[in-house]
Amino acid sequence: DSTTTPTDVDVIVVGAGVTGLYAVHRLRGLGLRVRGFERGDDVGGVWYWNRYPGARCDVESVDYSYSFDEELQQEWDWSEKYATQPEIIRYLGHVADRFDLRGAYSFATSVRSAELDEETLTWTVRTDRGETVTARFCVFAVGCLSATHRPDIPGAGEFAGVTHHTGAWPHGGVDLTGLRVGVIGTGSSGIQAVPLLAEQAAHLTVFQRSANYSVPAGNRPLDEETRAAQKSGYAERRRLARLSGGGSPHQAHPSGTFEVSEEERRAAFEERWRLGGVLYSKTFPDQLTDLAANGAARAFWEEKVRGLVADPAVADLLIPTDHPIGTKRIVTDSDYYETFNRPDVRLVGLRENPIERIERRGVVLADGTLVELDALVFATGFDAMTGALDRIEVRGRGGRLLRDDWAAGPRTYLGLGVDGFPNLFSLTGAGSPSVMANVVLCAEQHVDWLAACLRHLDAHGHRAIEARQDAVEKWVAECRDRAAATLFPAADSWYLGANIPGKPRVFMPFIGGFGVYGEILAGVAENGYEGFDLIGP
Ligand code: NA7
Repeated sequence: DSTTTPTDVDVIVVGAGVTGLYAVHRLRGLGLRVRGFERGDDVGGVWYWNRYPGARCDVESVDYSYSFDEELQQEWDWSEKYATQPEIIRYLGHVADRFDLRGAYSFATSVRSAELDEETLTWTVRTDRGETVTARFCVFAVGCLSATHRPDIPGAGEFAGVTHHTGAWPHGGVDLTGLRVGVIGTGSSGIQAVPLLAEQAAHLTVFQRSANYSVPAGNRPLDEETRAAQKSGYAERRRLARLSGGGSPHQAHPSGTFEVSEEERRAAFEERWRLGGVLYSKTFPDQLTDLAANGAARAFWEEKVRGLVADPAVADLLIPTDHPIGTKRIVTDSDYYETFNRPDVRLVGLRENPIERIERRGVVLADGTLVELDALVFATGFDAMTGALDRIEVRGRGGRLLRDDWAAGPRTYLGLGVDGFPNLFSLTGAGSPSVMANVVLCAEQHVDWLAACLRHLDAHGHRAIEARQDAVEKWVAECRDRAAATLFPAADSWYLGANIPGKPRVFMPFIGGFGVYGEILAGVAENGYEGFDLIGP
């Protein structure tokens, strides 16, 4: 192409998770030369790293799978309603084989820096293996929950036992049989792991700072008949998913919480509880915008959970009082609450009795008690949405560092582009709906938009595309304002960066829904990439 400067490849894709894999496949299909980098030894992204016992997706397997290839969709058999980590990693491995994606990647390779050449508007990427590669486009698909967070607890280095973070769990597993195990953190990872850790350990101590809302997953094996019905219904299922808020074909109750009789309200909650899963928080359409409506969902939930926990004092500790239900991603579990009825499991409320330090033998609490442990599991989450990009030196116009530009919170237009960083794209990250919707369909939505955009640039002889500053500012405000119209800002969640000491409190995802976001993206493209400057030749 006469409009471009010679580079090693056309596109660099960073990450071989759900998003990066599809980006490589789709962009290569345009005839572009694509080179990928991945820090893991193999494909999988978040599913490559999160191998802790109980790791499972909270989106149904039938939905949490690519839709771009009908044969792929028809040939793959999911064994359970909610797939486990091992099954998802097998699926992503199958996708990589089927579309021959591994060859595009350098594995076990971390990208250290990406630097813009302002003359040519091309990117130079450097890796920890000493490779330097130039490209016209630099695409980050580094994940929203991929930079693990380990709190800085005094004395942690002195602990004599085994210690692992759930988000960097050793391949091959960890044998905790017969050990005294502690787990810090009761988010999705902790809550999924606790029942299995309890089964393995001689004794389990759960250190809980904030209680969380969890709903039984309602997982079950899928029989041949169900699978066949799912496969023959895929077209309609995907159509509904694309229109939906969350990227799955769920429909909320047609009425508001208080527009129905108490009997009907209870029946609706009961039905969602019975079906199981995250959609409990969307039983009624007003649950996440109206505090009274939320209170009704919360009260029903509390009644159910109290019915599962034998000791009322333990139940008191397990019931959150600090945030409305669903304003942190609701957790889905298998026997989490029941696990606290075991004599060999103890719950420690850190609000009442914080961790003072860790020492050789275990965890010391503020009241002076030493909890002796042989193993300590950190289920303490991630520097979400910005953490992975922050760890890379991304330099745009004038040598500006992306992480400095984002010091007061991530600044993007549509979650895709950043002013001052032409030809750089961030996929399924901050400013997009990916963490509030089915990320697999979010990945397809972003990558398909990107593919059309790159084709448009070439068809019109443009060398580069760059988000405009005013468009970025408007989008950041739109994400903030949409969140402010809901109950979400009431929770100290990772959506707001509240889990990381010192991180600015900014609502990072686009909360308006997957379908609405898709319409916005389509409109931007139809209007000649409105909000972007198209540069060149
Ligand atoms: P989360 O949801 O961020 O949970 C992390 C947990 O770790 C949460 O209970 C935290 O308590 C706790 N935590 C964090 N720091 C500390 C310290 N310093 N002391 C005690 N406890 C601490 O991460 P997950 O991995 O469980 O889940 C992430 C997402 O993955 C999830 O939302 C799903 O979408 C999939 P806190 O609530 O901050 O008081």
